[in-house]
Amino acid sequence: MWFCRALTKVPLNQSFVRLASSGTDLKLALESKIDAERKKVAEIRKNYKDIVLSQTTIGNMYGGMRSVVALLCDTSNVDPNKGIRYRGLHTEEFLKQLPKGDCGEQPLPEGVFWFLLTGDIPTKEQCKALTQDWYKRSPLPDYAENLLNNLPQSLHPMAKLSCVITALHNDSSFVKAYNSGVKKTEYWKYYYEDSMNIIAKLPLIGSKIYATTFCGDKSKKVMNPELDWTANFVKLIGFEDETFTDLMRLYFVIHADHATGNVSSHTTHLVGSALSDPYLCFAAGMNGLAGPLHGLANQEVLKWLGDMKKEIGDTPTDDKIKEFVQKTLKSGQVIPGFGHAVLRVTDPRYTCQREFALKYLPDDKDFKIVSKLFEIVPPILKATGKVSNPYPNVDAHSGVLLQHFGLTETSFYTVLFGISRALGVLASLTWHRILLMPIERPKSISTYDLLKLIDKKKTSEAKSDCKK
Ligand code: CMX
Repeated sequence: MWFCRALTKVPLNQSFVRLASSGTDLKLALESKIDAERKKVAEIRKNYKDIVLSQTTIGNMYGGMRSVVALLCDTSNVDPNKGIRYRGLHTEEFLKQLPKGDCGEQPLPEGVFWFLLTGDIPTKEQCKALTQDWYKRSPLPDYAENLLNNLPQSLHPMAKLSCVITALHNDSSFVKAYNSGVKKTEYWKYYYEDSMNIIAKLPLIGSKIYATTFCGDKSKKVMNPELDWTANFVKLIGFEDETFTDLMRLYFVIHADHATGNVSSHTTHLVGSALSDPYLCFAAGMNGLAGPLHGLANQEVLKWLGDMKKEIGDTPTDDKIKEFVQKTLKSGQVIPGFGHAVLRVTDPRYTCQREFALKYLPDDKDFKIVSKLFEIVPPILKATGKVSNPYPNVDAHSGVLLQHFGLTETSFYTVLFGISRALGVLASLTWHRILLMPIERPKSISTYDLLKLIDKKKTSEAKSDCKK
């Protein structure tokens, strides 16, 4: 990255963090970064466009594009051996440095959004201003309330989330601006507005999905201006415990971003590259998050633990757990919550949840099973000889924490992941418009053409062997 440093004195996502300027308007704070970043990117595109980042092989194409570097993400990056970094800060660093809620020890999701968007750690005052801004944007239009009241109660909460976000496209400020002919360099302003409106409405949307699905409650709810974004959500779903509120802050902060290559983030970005508005982009991302190999794994973990307890009891021996793990593998299923496409160590997002559990629920029976799995599963997965990362990921832990505090409806868990993921993918999406990223269009190849190519390569190799 030598050329980047040469281009500007202070890159936005460098690893040392500046404190934010004193203003409390996030849009102005963001705007103040734009000229320098656009200039930097324009220079990179002009002068260094031929530098090779990585090559694509046939193995990459059939292997889900692992290790192909082809996407831009300034909000976060994933180090295989150290985990996620938000704007250059590792998990333990951003958990420590971001402003905390009024009760508890965990950072405010408001601060994460500010940080991901601007690269600056906000002050508590700036977080409070953002809470107020989101509060003003939070009310749901009647058509969204009606839609959620009338979707089948049995519809999966993630499908409900996707439906209502898609419907809110009706109010997109980007669509209006685009139709009125606004300039391309100004698109980001409307992406920002739509993104802020989505995030602001998520506590009401999430709680409405919870109420209609699990309680048959169709009443209209409103946010409380005295509470932060997370505390509002927790109250709206009927919980009072301050430790649980703190847990939800931790949850929303650590699930927010994981670079652009994962399915939910990449989908959001890809759909945005066609200039679909943030509602359509985020809904698409949520459809990807709803897959069992991605965000739905948090629901799958609890289902799997439930099946395990039914079969071997809720205080199982190590040997019984080993047998159950082996049985799962033999039946051709994955062990949910273990493995990762990029990480090669225990996910630090798992570790910080474990630390929370050790502090607040060390004697919880399910936590004890999760702790045993932490020891038992990796050697078994390693022994298969094919699993690239045998260690637990973020989803291996979250469910037992939620269960402990009484949030037992497992099909709701991926909605919580989605609410959090909005912070990262919408910050990134706004930046993609700021940086004028073009429509994404990688090239595809047919098996027929691939075979022709292989044949050609073999012939030329044979010819060069003959010459030798
Ligand atoms: N249990 C059993 N087998 C596993 C496994 C697991 N937890 N993780 C990987 N494998 C298997 C793969 O299915 C694959 O098998 P085949 O060659 O027979 O197809 C093989 O090991 C190699 O896969 P890999 O390179 O290790 O993993 P991938 O990058 O292909 O996939 C992931 C990554 C996360 C999809 C995979 O580890 C998995 O399915 N884990 C369980 C589901 C899960 O927890 N997902 C959540 C991930 C985090 C998130 O996005 O929220």
